[in-house]
This record gives sequence, structure tokens and C-alpha cells, in this order.
Amino acid sequence: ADPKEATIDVASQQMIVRAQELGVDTVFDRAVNMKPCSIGAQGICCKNCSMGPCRLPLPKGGIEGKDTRKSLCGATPNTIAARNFIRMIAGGASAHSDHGRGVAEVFLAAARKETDAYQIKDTVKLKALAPTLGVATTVEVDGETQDRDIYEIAVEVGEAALNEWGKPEGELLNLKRAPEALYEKWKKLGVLPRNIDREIVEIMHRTHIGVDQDYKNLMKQGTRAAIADGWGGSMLATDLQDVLFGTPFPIQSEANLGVMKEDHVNLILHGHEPILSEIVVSVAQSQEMIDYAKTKGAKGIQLSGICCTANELLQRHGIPTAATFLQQELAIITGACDAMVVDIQCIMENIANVAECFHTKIITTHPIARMEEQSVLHIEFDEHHAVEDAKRIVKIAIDNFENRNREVMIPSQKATQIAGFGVESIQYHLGGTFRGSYYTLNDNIINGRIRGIAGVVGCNNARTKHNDGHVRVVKELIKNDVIVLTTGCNAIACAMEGLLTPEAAAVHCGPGLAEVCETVGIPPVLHLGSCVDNSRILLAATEVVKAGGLGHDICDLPVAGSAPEWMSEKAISIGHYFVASGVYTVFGVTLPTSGAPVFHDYLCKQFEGLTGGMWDLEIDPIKHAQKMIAHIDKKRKELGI
Ligand code: BF8
Repeated sequence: ADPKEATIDVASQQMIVRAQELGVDTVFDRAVNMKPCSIGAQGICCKNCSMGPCRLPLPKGGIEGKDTRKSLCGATPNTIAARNFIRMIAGGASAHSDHGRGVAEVFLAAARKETDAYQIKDTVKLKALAPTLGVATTVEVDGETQDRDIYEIAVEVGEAALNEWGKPEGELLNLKRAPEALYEKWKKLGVLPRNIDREIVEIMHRTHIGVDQDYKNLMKQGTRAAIADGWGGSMLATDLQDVLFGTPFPIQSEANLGVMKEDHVNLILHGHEPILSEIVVSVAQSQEMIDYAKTKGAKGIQLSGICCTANELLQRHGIPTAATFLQQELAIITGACDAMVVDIQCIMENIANVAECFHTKIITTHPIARMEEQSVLHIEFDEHHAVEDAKRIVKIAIDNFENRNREVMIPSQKATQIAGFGVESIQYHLGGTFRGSYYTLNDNIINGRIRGIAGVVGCNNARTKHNDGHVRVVKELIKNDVIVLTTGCNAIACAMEGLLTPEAAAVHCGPGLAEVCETVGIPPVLHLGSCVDNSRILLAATEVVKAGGLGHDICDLPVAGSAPEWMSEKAISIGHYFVASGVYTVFGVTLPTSGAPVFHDYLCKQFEGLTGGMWDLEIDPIKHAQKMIAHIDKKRKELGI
């Protein structure tokens, strides 16, 4: 790979060059050497039974007259693309939701005091959350209202939350947190999720050979499962994590490979669940471990994060971010990574091969996510002996410090970032002290200083230049006075570019947004956390609706969504729960729908008539942002502002 073609990030370019010099292959090289299958990329390869795979390429020159393409069983391109699409939703929703379930289980163990590694930290949020799950926070004693014991409330909250995954009747409790108009719309469409697991299972059933063969009906189930992710599994994950580990509040840190330190033990935490990483952080920051590191000749222990674990640790502890998804191999190529601890999701198997060329220890920790490579250590993490597990992990990193076997080459690049925004802190910064709501934010939208709100999120994708789409889309938006809420790897890309600082306002924003940011002292791009924390964006949008003056539903707001460099199934689930919640959502790179033009049209045009939201695909970052701005302007016009 040509490093300058592969990424806009200078630190990454340096590490790609080093990898090539050492003969270590990275995702950037593999992307050049292996081209994607164009039929699969267009969504029209069906491998759901062994009569296939049936491939239905678009005829050269497009379709003239009737589209007669069909598989052995007769499935049309629309059926095949819709089946593939909702299977991606099932994959993404299950990843987020299983993460949420894991958090709920640990939450319950903590509430029942079965483990002393975890405590209920944010009691205010617990009490705010309890009623949404049908749990009372007070009790009547002799005609007097008394507060209930925190841990008693927590046990019931934990039980009610866990019940959401498999309850036999009813609908998800969080749905009522959506604007009433949206809830009613879902009800009318018949897409209220019953429980989280069921909607995912039903996708697998309906996409089996010979079941659902109507793309509209398939998408109906896709919508139901996506809502079960955004307003269900992901939202529960965020809420329970906040109660357990603390609700984030703005905090300063740094981002990019330059956060690693040559004279320190570098322990990198990579993956998604804070269950593990929270404990590793507290152990690694203990005097006992720091002293132990010093006995091995290190000055201390430098923790840093990759992917959404990075976002979780950043927003609650200010732990610096080492890398985005595509930089995970590069962090090892610095020669300074003494251990990389991983749990679930977005972990490339090739880090094991790269680590074998260095001294780095890769440690898997989750029973559902192991690697076959012999060099990989597996230390299964269990909430009941969390501290002991974490100590073992940190010690392995420290002991490995003396084994560095190649020259250390840490790029100098790193940028300051402010992260830790959320529904609560946006209210604090941009809300009205009087009304305790998003009144001031709405006021600034109505008076036009802020043109609209964009949620820009999602992955890196080796099929497009690393971080280029992220940074250009976001810069174009803020230049046009659109405030950006970010999560996931987009947030990391923006951090590396210096966009998550209040100073970025003067340099990159239009005059209206710059004025607001400078007055309040916030960055124009607000980091809301990890990918499950996209649920924070749904709730922030709901607060905007509630604050008044901008319509009655999320689809009335001047907002738009984007994932410029998406690649994962989780991104498709997120994209679709935004669309299902009324948001115009643009993806970059590609969409696995282009080989089925009727289905593509259904998602990108007709869906607006159902939920008020719709999909779009735009590869060019500037046009991508301009389409979002055009939608925001359309909504402003409809609102008469
Ligand atoms: O869940 S943005 S590459 S790290 S999938 Fe993965 Fe995509 Fe990054 Fe977080 Ni989200």
C-alpha cells in the first residue's frame, strides 16, 4: 500500500512504512492485494442455502424493461438484498445487545453485592432510570414517603433490565422514552419490539430459505430489530454502564499513537466492554503496580485505548486514545506495546501475527472471543474475581517490558481532545438553567446560529482512505454551522485532527456555531462515547423535541446522520435505528443494496413516508455533508425558521 493513499494520518503513514520495511503485512496492504467481490458488495449474492451461492449481477448497461434476475429458488434481487441487509442488522443488534446483556449481568451481581469489584456509582442516574423500567424509588411507610435503599432499587432495575432480552409478553419499556409521535408511528407500522432476543431470532428465521420473500415485509422486521438495538440493548448498555461506572462529564485527554511512552510499560486496552477495562484501569493505576513496573526499569504504566474501549475509558477517566480501528496493527508496530488486552468486537485476528514479529503479548479475555494463534494468551475475565484477573493481566504487561526486541519507534503525533459529553452535560452546557431542558440549544437553532445537528459516527474502512471521509465530512458540517455529535471511530478520527477542542471553533466553524462554542466554551464536535452510546444521540434528539419550538417528532428536527467510513454490521444496525427514528442518514464507501435498485430506492426514498427517516449513499465527503445540510435546510423551511 502507498502510505499516503492509505491514510491522511502522518503517524499511521510512518507506521505503515515501518511495517513494510520489516516485512509485516497490515490491513492496508491486504486491501490493495485483495479486491472485494463486486456482487457481494452490491448485496445480491445469496448463500442462505447450499443450492447457491446464487449470484445475480446487474446486467452491463443496467436493467432494461423488467428485471428478470432470480436465484434457483426464484428469489429476486430485492429479496436477496433485503435478506442480506436485515441479517446485517441482526449481526449488529446482537453485538450491541449481547454487550448490553453482559453489562446487565454484572450490574445485577454488583447490586446483589455478589462482587466487590463493582459498585453502584451514579445513584442520581439510577433513580432517574428506575421509573422507566417500572421500579419505584420511594416507598410509603406509615403514610410517609421515604427513599428506598439504593441497592434495593438497583437489584430491581437490574432484574427489569435483564428481563428485556427475553420477556415473553409486552414490548420494550424504553420505547416510551421516545417522543410520543414516534412511538405512535412505530405502533401503527407494527414495529414495536417485543423483546431484544426475539427480534434477532426472527430475522434469522425469516431469512432462511423459503420464508419471507417480500422485501418490504423483511425490512419491517429489520426495523423492529434495529429499534430493539438502539432503544433497547444499546440504550440499556449505556444507562447501566453510566450507573455502574459513572456518567461521563467533559474531560481532557489526548489522541493518536503519540500517546504511547517509550519509557513506560504500554498496556493497550482494545475492544468494547468497560466491564473488563474499568477494573484493569483501577489496578494499573494502583501504587502496587506502578512500583512493580519501576522494579522492571519502567517509569510507570501508560494505559491507552483502541476502538470503543478507548471511548469508554476516555469519557470516564480521561485515558488517552491510541488508535482507531484501522490503526490497531500499527500500535504494535511501534515496538512499544507490551500487552494488548482485547475483549469483543472489531479486533483483527491479524494482530496476533503482527505481535509475533514483536515482543507484544495479545491477551484475549472473553469466553466468546478467542483466537486460534498459539502465541495469544487467554485469561478469562469473570466479574466474581475481576481484580485478580486484572492483576494477572497488568503483571504480564509489566513483565514483558524488558523483552522489547526491536527498536522502539513511537510517532510523535498526538492531539488534545475534550470528550465525555452526553445528554446530561449537553443540557448543562447548552440547556437553560431555568427550564432545565434543551431550551437554549433550541433557541440557538431557531435563531439560526446553529443551523442544525448532525450525528457523525462509525468505523474506518480499508476500502477508503483512513480518516479522510470522517474529517472532511465533519469539517464541512461545522463550517456550515452544523454542530456535530460524534461516537465510535469517527470520534477518534476527529480527536486526532484536533476537532474535539474549543479552539477548533475559531478555526473551522461558521460564524454562528463559532459564537455559540466560544460563548459556552465547548468544541464544535461533541464526543458522546462509544457505539452503544449512539443511544445518547437518540435521547439528546428526544430532549430537543421536548424542549419545544422544533416540531413534535425527531423527523421534524433539522438533524441528519452519517457514517462516512462504515464497515461493520453494527453500523448497519445503527444506521437503520436512526432511519427508523426519523433521521435522514447518509453512509459513505458503499451500501450492499446497489445491485437491487428497487430495494435501494425503497430504503432511500420510500422509507421517508414510513418513519420520516431514510437512507442515502454518498461517497464524496463534501457532497455527503452537503446532502445532510440540504436536508437540514429542508427541515428548517418546513418549521418556518
Ligand atoms: O463499535 S466504530 S470500527 S470500534 S464498529 Fe468498530 Fe466501527 Fe470503530 Fe466500536 Ni463501532
